[in-house]
Amino acid sequence: MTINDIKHPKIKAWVEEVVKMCQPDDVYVCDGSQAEYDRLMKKCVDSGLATPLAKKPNSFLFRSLPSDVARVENRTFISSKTQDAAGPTNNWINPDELKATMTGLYTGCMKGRTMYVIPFCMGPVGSSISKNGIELTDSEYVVLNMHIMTRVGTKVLDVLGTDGTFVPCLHSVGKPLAEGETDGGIWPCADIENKYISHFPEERLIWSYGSGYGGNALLGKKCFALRIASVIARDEGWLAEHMLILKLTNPQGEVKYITGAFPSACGKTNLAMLIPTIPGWKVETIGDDIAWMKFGKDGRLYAINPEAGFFGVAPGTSAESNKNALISAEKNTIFTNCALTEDGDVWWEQIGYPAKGKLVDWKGNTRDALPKDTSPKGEEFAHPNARFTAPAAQCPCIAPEWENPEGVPISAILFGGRRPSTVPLVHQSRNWNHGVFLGSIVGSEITAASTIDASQVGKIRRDPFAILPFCGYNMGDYFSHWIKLGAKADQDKLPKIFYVNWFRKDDDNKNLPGGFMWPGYSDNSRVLAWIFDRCNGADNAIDTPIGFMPKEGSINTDGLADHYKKTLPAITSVDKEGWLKEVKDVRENHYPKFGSHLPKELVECLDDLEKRLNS
Ligand code: GTP
Ligand code: SPV
Ligand code: MN
Repeated sequence: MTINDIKHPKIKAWVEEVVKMCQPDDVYVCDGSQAEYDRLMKKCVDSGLATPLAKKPNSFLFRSLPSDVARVENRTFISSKTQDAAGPTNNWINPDELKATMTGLYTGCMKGRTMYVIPFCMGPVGSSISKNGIELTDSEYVVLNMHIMTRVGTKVLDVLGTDGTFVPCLHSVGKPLAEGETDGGIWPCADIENKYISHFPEERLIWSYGSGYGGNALLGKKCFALRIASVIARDEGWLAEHMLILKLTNPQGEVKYITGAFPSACGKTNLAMLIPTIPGWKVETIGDDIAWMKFGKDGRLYAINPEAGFFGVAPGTSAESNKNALISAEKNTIFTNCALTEDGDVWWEQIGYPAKGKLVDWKGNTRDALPKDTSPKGEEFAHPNARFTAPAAQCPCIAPEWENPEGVPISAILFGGRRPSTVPLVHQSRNWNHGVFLGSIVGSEITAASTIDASQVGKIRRDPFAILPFCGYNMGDYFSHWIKLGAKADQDKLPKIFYVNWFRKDDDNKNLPGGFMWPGYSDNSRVLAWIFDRCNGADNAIDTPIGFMPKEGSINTDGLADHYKKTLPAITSVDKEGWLKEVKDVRENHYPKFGSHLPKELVECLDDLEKRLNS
């Protein structure tokens, strides 16, 4: 298809304008077909960017440059008209200034390349809850990933007709080619100071330049479905969240749907695909990263997964930790920055078995595999933020209703993060506002998914609602939005809110792998079961200063290893000293950032928590 086949005058005009600015050699409008995917993948293989994997049908490995391995939060901008609208936690540049700078960079930036027009839909095509976008990109890798992560093609242009609403998403790797020059098999991107991941919330517009990786480049994901969608959601009265969605069935066959917000690389994909260790329980997947939630006519909160694939963290994924993810990525999958084995398979740290012979690491160096499945920090064979891009439909535990345009009714919302101390295994909020309070104080160790600076990894930072890097407006106003929606709703129909922590540590206890006091993964089903029963009003909790916590014996420990039975009391009790420190830190360092935008309800919750801890 060519530009002239586009029947939507606004799209056509915008595409023509971008062509003038970026000056690609060709323009190609994507139809979303398998033939198109195969053709573009062949182009990547022929140019040396992709390696076909002999061991995995129709699957390919890409290696990025070491400077382009994750999102770049310090190069991500919310360019609203005023800095106050972007708030204290977002980078801001005046939109006129940012557009001038980026126009300079965009001018001629696609020389020597094809510009692809990707019509895509977030959510099932044609659903009233779905939203359309058009991404213009000069990266074949982006087109291929968008094919898996979103619904792409002519069908989206058909739905848009001549005047449908779309979010314009402009992307360039920022590496024009001179006459006759090629990438020579090297991942194209720009230097860090020229990378810009920019959002213009009032215009619902995205401009991304200089990176080809993940959330920087697949603009339907974090840029659209979270940063821009959060602004649309605020204006329209719904929620766009960095949350997994799972379906939990108890041994009696009763079903509940649960969403969970955990910061990047903190366990959403794993929880969404969990295989329970406790008999009779079942988890199925609706989504692993993003939830759009709206109130239904019945007053309940319904969630859809706007994505069509998983862009999952590879390291740590094993048959033991997440078998369903491994099966999802057995075929038709794109791997990025994983290691390559001699027999044409991928390998990564904690895949569950040591590699044999030689490995090509994520930097392209051939090295002898280690006899054990452990690599010293900094010498990993796969980058810690190596990813697989796999179609959601290939997940063995995908719920049949995962594409239901109505969404699924949510009973519980979880917040969590990597907290080595203080925060217990699970506690429940007293009410909606207290739940919003818990979401607002979420903190976590920084992971390799959120920074390209390895020295930052492991430091604790507040990441309210796990959406700190993905909120398109003032986080203080975001808290108010949650409070307002709760106040308007029928209180009995609101989801219950829980704070979980799989990551408490005791590094001195040699029995504990990784020092973790809780086994995590499949054993998290024990906590999900407690939450399920809580939602049914079970008498399984005690009232504590921080909220409702499991009554002794109410967490199923059948089959749990003895050393975890021993650590359980410590992680299911209130660490009063730790929480008092937490209160002080929130009061002195966290909440003051939001100034007059901080809702008073949250300060009341903080005061109440302090009072209860001291009484
Ligand atoms: P994003 O895609 O970046 O948003 O990440 P995510 O939240 O989906 O995280 P994911 O499930 O991919 O997990 C990231 C890392 O955390 C992997 O290396 C997992 O092995 C590890 N992990 C997940 N769940 C648990 C758990 O319950 N306990 C422990 N100790 N580690 C976990
Ligand atoms: C995250 O960092 O939360 C991700 C990966 O899900 S990315 O798409 O790169 O943002
Ligand atoms: Mn994520």
